[in-house]
Amino acid sequence: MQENYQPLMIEQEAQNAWEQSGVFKASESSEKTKYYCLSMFPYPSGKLHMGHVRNYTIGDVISRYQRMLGKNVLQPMGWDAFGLPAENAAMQNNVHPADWTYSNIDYMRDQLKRLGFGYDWDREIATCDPSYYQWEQWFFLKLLEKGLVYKKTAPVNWCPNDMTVLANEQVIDGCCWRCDTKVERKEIAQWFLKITAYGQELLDALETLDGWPEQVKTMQTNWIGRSEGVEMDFAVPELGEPVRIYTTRPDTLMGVTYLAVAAEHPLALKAAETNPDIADFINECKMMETSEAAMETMEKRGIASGISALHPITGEAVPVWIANFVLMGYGTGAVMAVPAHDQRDYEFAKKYGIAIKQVIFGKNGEAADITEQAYTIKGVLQNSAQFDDLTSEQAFGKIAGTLEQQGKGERKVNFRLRDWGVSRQRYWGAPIPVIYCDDCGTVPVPEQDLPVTLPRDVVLDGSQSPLVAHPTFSKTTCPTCGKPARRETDTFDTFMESSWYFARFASQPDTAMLDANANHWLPVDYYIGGIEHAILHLLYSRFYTKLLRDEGLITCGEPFKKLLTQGMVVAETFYQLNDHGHKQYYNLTQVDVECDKKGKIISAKLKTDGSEVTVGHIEKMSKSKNNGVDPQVLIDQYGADTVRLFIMFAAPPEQSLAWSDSGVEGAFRFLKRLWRQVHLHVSAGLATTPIDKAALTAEQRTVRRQLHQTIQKVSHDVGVRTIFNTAIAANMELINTLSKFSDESANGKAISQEVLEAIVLMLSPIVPHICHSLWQELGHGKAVMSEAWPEVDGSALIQDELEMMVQVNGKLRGKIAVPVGASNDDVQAVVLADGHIQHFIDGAAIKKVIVVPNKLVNIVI
Ligand code: OVK
Repeated sequence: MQENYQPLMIEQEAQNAWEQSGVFKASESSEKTKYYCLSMFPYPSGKLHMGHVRNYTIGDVISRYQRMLGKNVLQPMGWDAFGLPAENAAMQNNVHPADWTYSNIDYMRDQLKRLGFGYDWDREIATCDPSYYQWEQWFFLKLLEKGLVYKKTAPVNWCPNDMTVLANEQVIDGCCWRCDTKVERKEIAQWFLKITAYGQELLDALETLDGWPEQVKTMQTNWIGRSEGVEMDFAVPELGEPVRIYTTRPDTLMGVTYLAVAAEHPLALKAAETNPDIADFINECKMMETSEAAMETMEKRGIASGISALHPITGEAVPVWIANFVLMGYGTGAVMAVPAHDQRDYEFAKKYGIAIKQVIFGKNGEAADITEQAYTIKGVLQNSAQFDDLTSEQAFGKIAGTLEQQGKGERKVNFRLRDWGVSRQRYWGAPIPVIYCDDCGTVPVPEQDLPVTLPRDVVLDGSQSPLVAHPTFSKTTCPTCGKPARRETDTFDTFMESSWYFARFASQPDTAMLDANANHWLPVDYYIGGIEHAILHLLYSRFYTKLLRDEGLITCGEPFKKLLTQGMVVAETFYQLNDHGHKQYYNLTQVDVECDKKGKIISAKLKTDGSEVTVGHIEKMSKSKNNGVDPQVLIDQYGADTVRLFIMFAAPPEQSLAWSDSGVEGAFRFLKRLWRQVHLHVSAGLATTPIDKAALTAEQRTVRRQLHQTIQKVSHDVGVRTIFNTAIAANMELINTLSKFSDESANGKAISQEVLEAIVLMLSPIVPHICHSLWQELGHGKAVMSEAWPEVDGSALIQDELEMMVQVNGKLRGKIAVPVGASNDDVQAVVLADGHIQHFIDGAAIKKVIVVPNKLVNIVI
């Protein structure tokens, strides 16, 4: 055995052995129980980020642990390969998006292999490959047939200078990222998937997801946003058409003092015909961002339309305002405003001097103070004519009933969830497989003509979509009538690819989207990924699973049984002000730091020239700030196992992980120590006899007890809690104990061997390479990764002796082992007979012996 730990050599050896034996290839014909462990597949953005390393290490540890429990494990990997970054890179570096993507994939695949992740590479997928996206196109057409897909106009961000649609991330402070022109809102026809048809099921089924974090389920529940309310009409005699609104608080109806409608609402357009100020305001609204975040924080503004609506109960005239915070795409594009009982309505009414009428009072009829803010909780109605003295709950039914009777409204369940717009006016995506014919309308591409492949010869210059500009792509003939026709030039949102990749990993027939193997593996048993996907990706995947089920392609209705959302990797950052007064960031690989005794950084100097830099606060590792620690540098320096160990030791998976160079050093030192400990043991000769349990000394029993307590704890931490840092710590303590255990007897050696073997087995999911070597050095022919997880020897846990402290006249003089359950008299006898203690008594008269059971004996002399 090599005396020193040489990570680079042993890691290569272990990886070769895994590759040659093909152990990670998952087969459907195994007798064992299946276990499908999946980490969210990466965008091939260039190289691995530390966040990726964390994600994939967690997944790999779980996979390897489950394998040791005897499961038939599937752990695949692939590439979420379409998307905007490839187009951006193409423009910046003058390289084709496809070339950029595939070369990134090659580089990142090597990095993943270098980290020793046990993937079944035979199942690798790149979503930009036509063999993948053709099935997405095929499935889209199935949904079109079923009426689950439709086209309608929806707003996009439009740059009038570049004449192009911008993705949300290309809009910076309301302006185009390339030319800084003010971005406009433009309505264009786009494709939608009817996720709202599954709103109720998506909500109900959350209750069955026992293995999901509550936080994620709450986020999904809020996103779906089911509410019960009333939809009602406010007549507008001037227009002949009523304004329809929806409210979840019909109990406040008698407090309505105005209506607010969207800028695109027909009433607003009507008002604009005769009033140029209104027309201007509407135009301003068109320039606004409509993201939720923007809506939440923007200044709420409006203009009176000059038109009145009639209150459905009282018949009184209510002014209608046009407001920037009401959107046409949401609900009916109009809301009833009750400033006394809704904060946003309140602020708007105060700003524009609109009346505020209080109708909800406290449970005992007391008026709430609304001089500063709205009173938004439920209560008892007053100022509400025939509904006075009803509680909010009673009033809900009464008012709804009255409106229903009069044909002015009805109870309605509403969802906040909107249909999923899947059209993108971009090049690097899967083409949407439809054709437009002047005579036949919208015609699906016939199945035999799929895939509609993306042409390679495009010009990417940032102005208009390259597919629109392409000389031949959009020119085709109508499949129905044969006349010249146009192809759709929009491509799919990349969430389309990631909504079903987990199923394609499980089953990849050449001639179908999925086959029976999908049912063998699905649902995914453990899914690991970032919290940033808590809402959209997870919701779309759940929706897609139900679509696939209803199409008869799979049988399960939920894709992910258990979900782990990993925390962020954050870095201590450092900066210097550069010549332009901007902060130039550095990370821990670029500066030398000096710490005080508590480990707090007191100064930082650049490694290159020793100049002082300022210590920043902890922040997310980010490429733009150049404060990310490059995993490759660490792998080259320490090996993959050190990186894996550090990542798993530094924090529980769901918490954020603060980067620390000393932590990495510590992980490396521990592995060297583990190597040395096995080397010592092996050099002295491996154990040749099994443990003789009947002949153990007290010390031997103590060591074995700690060992089996550790196995018990680690099994619980890894298998039940999915927390690894405590499991690693327990193994570190065990090594400490072993380093102090220098028992060369046959039983002593056998126990050392037992302890080392268990440590190697328990650490092998986390640091698989070193454990692969050490297992061989410990005399095994079979690879450690194919061994079973160690079992607890219940008999070793039984404690037959315990240690008590012994004091003489209150001074601690020693410790002594006594049988568990011994009587006070027996304890006293053992203590007084002990030679070491007798030395302190030194023949003096014993006045009293006090025994505190299981703890302490005090001899008063
Ligand atoms: N392809 C999608 C994706 O998120 C997943 C699909 C299933 C939708 C984790 C950073 C980082 C920070 C600053 C600059 C650059 C990068 C993510 C995912 C998984 C894949 C960590 C990634 N910090 N990147 N692809 N990460 N942390 O490549 O949470 O972005 O679970 O890795 O991430 S991804």
